[in-house]
Amino acid sequence: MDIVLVQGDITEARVDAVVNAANSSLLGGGGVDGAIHRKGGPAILAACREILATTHPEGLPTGQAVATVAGDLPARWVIHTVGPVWSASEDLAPLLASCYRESLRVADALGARTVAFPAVSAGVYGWPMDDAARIALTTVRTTPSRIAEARFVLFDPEAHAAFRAHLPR
Ligand code: AR6
Repeated sequence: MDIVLVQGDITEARVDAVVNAANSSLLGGGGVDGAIHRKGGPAILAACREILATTHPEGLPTGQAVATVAGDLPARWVIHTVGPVWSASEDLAPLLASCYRESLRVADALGARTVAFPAVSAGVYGWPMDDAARIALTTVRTTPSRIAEARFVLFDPEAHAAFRAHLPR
């Protein structure tokens, strides 16, 4: 699997699937989630409501992932995952790693070959960027899948630099 880092807006990524840093309600929010729903349009929200009405009536648990259509985005699918809220007292790294592993599993099941990831939990959920980057890259590198390209789309230069620092040269 090729691992690619770019700085930019994940809603513009021309990939098979984009990963959304959602919350368990799947009904939208700020950050990446807000941007994906705004640009993708109502088809994504309708698909999320369907998931809530059927397979996940209590919401999507932290660390899990589900796929929907991508509406007006260039991607074919959105994979919604719920990162943990950063905690200084509890080690929630396994849950953050699970977001990446489960997203790759869902992407594989869809037949996606290229997947774009944001820095899950590193915004509103407060995870320190350097640690979020380490967990993201370690997990994606060590998870077996048929994905050809995992692209990390980082919003600002600081996030991009943090990921770059954890990429083996
Ligand atoms: N493209 C790429 N990265 C982005 C974009 C974008 N368009 N917009 C923001 N980021 P966050 P979280 C970066 O807050 O921490 C929402 O309200 C951002 O700078 O989107 O997992 C949900 O509904 C940061 O580095 O996700 C949840 O309630 C990273 O993406 C909650 O926020 C993740 O920031 C989830 O919080």
